[in-house]
Amino acid sequence: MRSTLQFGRFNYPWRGEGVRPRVMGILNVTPDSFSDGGNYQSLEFAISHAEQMILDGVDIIDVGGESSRPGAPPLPLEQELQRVMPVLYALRDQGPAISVDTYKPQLMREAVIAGVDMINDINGFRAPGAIEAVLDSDCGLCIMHMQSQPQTMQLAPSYTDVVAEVIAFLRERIDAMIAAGIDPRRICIDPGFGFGKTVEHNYALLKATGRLIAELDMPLLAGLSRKSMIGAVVDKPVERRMAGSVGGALAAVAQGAVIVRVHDVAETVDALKVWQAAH
Ligand code: 9MG
Repeated sequence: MRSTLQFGRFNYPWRGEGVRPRVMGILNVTPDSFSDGGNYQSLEFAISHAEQMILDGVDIIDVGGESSRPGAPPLPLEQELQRVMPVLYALRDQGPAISVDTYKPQLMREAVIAGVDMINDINGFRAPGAIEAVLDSDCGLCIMHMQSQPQTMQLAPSYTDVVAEVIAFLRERIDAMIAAGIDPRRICIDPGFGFGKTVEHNYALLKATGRLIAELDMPLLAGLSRKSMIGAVVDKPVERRMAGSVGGALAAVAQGAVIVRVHDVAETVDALKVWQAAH
């Protein structure tokens, strides 16, 4: 039975004895990032943000150059390369695992050459050439579910049975990747909170975390940090959603998620330490 996620230089148990939930810190190198306000667009700021995350106990740093917030326009490849690649090279040997958040096969190839440990694809490796770009590497691969595209995904999300449809999508992508020759131990799944989903869809998926893991037999990454599903419950603007986000991360971990993708690394690390001490 598979029970470790093997990605780049790292190896995480995700079920059974010795499981420790991991924190993936979000490093947006985007001028229009919805919650960083563009503070980390320069290399210098990106590096100092990453250094703080390392001090705070981050396990994985997820570097992204293109905003995926609802309505965000696509970014040309050249600009994404210019934003992201210097950060990947600068962070590669700082300790934590390095992930790159991209759906573009050309960027995936460059990131593999730079030695990243994980490719986080909000598009589930559906772009032509995406699977081929990562096939001969040992990077971890996060397959996320998204209905529609960032520009239009929140206009009218619609499902008959959101949990069954997300499971079916992820199963199809897992099968396609394994059929192409990807080692299943490299794969983790992500329901894609906020990507073409209403608040109700998001909570139906959060409650089904254990079912997704069991039915797909894969480790699960959950990204809820500061999203509208948190805002809808706490009734607070994005800059005041930290505690609600930590609550969401704990809810996911309590149901078996092995990685939580967060803005607030220090607070999430502390909360998970206490949660773990209670087990
Ligand atoms: C890039 N990005 C934004 N939100 C995300 C989420 O929930 N999961 C993953 N894997 N990536 C995300």
